[in-house]
Amino acid sequence: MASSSFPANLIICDQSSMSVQELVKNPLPSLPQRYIREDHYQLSETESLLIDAEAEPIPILDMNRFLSEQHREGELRKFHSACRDWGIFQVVNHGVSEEQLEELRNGVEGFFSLPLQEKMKYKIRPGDVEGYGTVIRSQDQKQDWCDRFYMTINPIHKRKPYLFPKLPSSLRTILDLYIQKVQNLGMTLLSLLEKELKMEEREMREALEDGMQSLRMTYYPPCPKPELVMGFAAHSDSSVITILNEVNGVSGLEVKKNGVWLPVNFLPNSLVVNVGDILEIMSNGVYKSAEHRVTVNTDKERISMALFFLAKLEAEVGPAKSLISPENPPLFKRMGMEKYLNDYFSRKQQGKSFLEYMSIKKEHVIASTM
Ligand SMILES: O=C(O)CCC(=O)C(=O)O
Ligand SMILES: [Fe+2]
Repeated sequence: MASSSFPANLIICDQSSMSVQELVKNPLPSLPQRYIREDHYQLSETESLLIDAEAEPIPILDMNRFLSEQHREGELRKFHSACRDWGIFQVVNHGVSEEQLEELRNGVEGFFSLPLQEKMKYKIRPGDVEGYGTVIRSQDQKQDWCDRFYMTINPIHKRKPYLFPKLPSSLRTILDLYIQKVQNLGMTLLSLLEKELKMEEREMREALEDGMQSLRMTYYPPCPKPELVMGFAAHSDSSVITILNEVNGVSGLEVKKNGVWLPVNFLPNSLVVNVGDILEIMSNGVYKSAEHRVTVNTDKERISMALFFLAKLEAEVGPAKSLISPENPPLFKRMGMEKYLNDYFSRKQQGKSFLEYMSIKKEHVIASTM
């Protein structure tokens, strides 16, 4: 997406408020207001709803099983129900080796431990959302307790010359390899889903092949009062799917299931896949995007990396045509990918509110009450 087409409401946080990592370097008598959630009491209440994730661990898919005659069918059924009932699952045997994950961890930790002036070389530029720093969508929006680096990675010609190509070379080399492997994993999962959904051959892959992909590295510093802040407020991703890596093995991700926040405990070296809003739309509501958030803790920093699979800029976001019939009318609006992203960035992110905006039912309700 061309940076010039981003909506004007986006505000880039200035240097003094862009790095939480810098903020926590000195003792904090109290937390700055911009991080304190008014709904923190509510958060503590929901916290009490947290049930032990061991009682209901998120589904685990083994990519090797898709290759085995004997296990393939069972694994496909598990995959289908994971996307329908959870919107999130873990993947093992995903193709990224332990050594590569370790190398990536070193590279990303190295990046976040660079002095601020070094990281500022990648800072978000006016009118854009890519780079190091924080973009908020309105002045009254509370900030998350994290530092981010976000960039487009695909198509290659959309990479900003001052971001990916200018990363420290050790990080760039391992990131390149990681991206290739995760791209393979993502496209394999999406082609399996296309079949599961009984979509027309290649309908999904055509919208996605060499489509937009972006990557976000997030650094969550420890917080003296973690109950007052959110590492990453509740949201669903605007993607088709997102592949998440808990880079330094520190937990904090939570997913909402049946109104209850559940901790997501990553198995060591696994990757977590999220269903994003576009997949909920494409599948006409068969699959559900995962509402998720990140909490922080008092003593451990957390680092994650998310790779977002979006559609091609020329593609349309809407329920797959092959799934729509008079008995199964479209539940969501249809729009070009570019407008979809623009509308997404123009609106406050609150849970799954963007998907509600995309929903046709809701529009009808509003129209009929006016
Ligand atoms: O840090 C995480 O585990 C989640 C990050 C996330 O939800 C995102 O980047 O959209
Ligand atoms: Fe997310």
